[in-house]
Amino acid sequence: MNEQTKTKFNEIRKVIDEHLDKYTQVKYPENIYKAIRYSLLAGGKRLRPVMAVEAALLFGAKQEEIIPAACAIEMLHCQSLIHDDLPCMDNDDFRRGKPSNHKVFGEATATLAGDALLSFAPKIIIEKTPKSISSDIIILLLNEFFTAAGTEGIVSGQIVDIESEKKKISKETLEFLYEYKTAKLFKLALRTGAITAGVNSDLLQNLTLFAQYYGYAFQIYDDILDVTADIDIIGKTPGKDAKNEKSTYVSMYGIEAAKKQTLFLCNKAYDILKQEHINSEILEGIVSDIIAGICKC
Ligand code: GRG
Repeated sequence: MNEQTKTKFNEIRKVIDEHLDKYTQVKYPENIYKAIRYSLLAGGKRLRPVMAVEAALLFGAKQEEIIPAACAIEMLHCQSLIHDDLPCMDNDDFRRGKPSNHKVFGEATATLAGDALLSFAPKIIIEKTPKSISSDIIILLLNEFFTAAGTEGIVSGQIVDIESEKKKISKETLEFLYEYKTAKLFKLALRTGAITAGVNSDLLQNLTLFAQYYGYAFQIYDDILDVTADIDIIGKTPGKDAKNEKSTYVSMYGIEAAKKQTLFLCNKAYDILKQEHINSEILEGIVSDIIAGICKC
């Protein structure tokens, strides 16, 4: 992403961070708010909320109309990271460059912090979205949110991920895993922005396809980094996939094929933008960041 796009991205990210802070002010019982804030304000890249804001702005909504839903998506993402790190799931001691939530607050509080974020998020959409967005749209946004959070989304991605450990899996299972574990939240982000702006169903379909290609590319790149990068870059323990005997594109087809596939998927994502005449520095920029990362590996 060039410097101008990075500045634009960071401006949106700052507004997201300010709202996440505002929405989660500490009150009694303090420890649950502290645990939530520890992970939520730990400096993630904020890709998903920025994508939601960008989609909303591209198609004519105002920034203040999308901020609550964008923050809700980051809360859902953060919940999934806290729970993913638990010993009963991926069991990682580090996240976003810091000790995982359960390492600091204990497993019970970390589990509750995730649960709290999951119920906090839709409440934010309902209570904080401005009245200029109709109740009909709010219901559509909630439907998108719950779809992505449940068995039609990341829960199914996570269970197939867990069940695939120490096993040979098919290409179709791997694709299911990537779609449900990762691409679903990128789809949620773009769809939430677009629905807030009232876009038509054809365009919504193509944005969903962009997020599908981007999500696959993002996850394969994440798997590549697990093998090639160190903790300073990825903020979590490297080499975890091999240690947990995970099936990934890298373990199944090797690094070179994984890089090639990532670049192929990035180009497919670009094609959607071109085909739909979507002129978005930010969407182009996040794809170009993956390409630049792959070229450095
Ligand atoms: C919703 C009830 C419920 C459960 C969630 C635990 C779980 C089920 C899902 C975990 C899914 C998961 C951890 C997918 C990995 C996706 C991924 C590559 C995350 C990293 O995203 P980045 O790099 O992270 O955007 P930052 O920290 O920058 O936000």
